[in-house]
Amino acid sequence: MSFVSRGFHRRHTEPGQEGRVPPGQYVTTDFPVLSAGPTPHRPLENWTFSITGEIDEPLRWTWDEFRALPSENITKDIHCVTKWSKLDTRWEGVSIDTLLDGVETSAEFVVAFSDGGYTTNLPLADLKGGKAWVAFGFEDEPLEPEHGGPARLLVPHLYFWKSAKWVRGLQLREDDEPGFWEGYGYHNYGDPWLEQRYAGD
Ligand SMILES: Nc1nc2c(c(=O)[nH]1)N[C@H]1C(S)=C(S)[C@@H](COP(=O)(O)O)O[C@H]1N2
Ligand SMILES: [Mo]
Repeated sequence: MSFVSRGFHRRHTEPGQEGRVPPGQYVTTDFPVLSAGPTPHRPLENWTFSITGEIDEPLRWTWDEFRALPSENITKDIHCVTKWSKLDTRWEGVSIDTLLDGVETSAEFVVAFSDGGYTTNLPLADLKGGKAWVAFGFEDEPLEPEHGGPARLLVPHLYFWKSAKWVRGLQLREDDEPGFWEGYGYHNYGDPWLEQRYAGD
């Protein structure tokens, strides 16, 4: 007989979660929505994904072209700077490696840009090597608009604000330009394991 109360919102680490929850984070089974503005609703006929900036010929895919690219199933833990982590989230998306295949660039930085004007900056190296995707599916369903559908960036090794919802493209840059939250004092890099929440952390 167990006297552990079910449904109690525990904030300690459960067995099997050791080493998976970064410092200062708690595990949730919810999927909170965090958006700085209204949810854009872009018809798929008008959706494109572009790679611009330091590239000889900019690249652009329509929705149908993008969905014809090879996609991957991804299972990852995600970590929000507001302290929730969600374990084993399942996504479907196109690897940034696939999008950058054959691209030559002198860029070391990227600004991801989205419908609604949101931006976030990352080192290009953090988008390569199987670490980042443009995700269009979540838990076997099309990604919901509130969570960034039709497609969002997924960069699970960094705090989740780097995973730009409603992403429309990547600007390749030689210099590092702060994005939306980075310009309001969030950490420039955002490693959850180092608790890089705010500038100066
Ligand atoms: N376009 C856009 N992307 C965004 C945001 C936003 O406001 N606009 N918020 C970021 C933040 S702070 C977080 S924590 C996650 C939240 O994603 P979710 O709403 O799917 O949980 O999206 C990130 N991507
Ligand atoms: Mo966030």
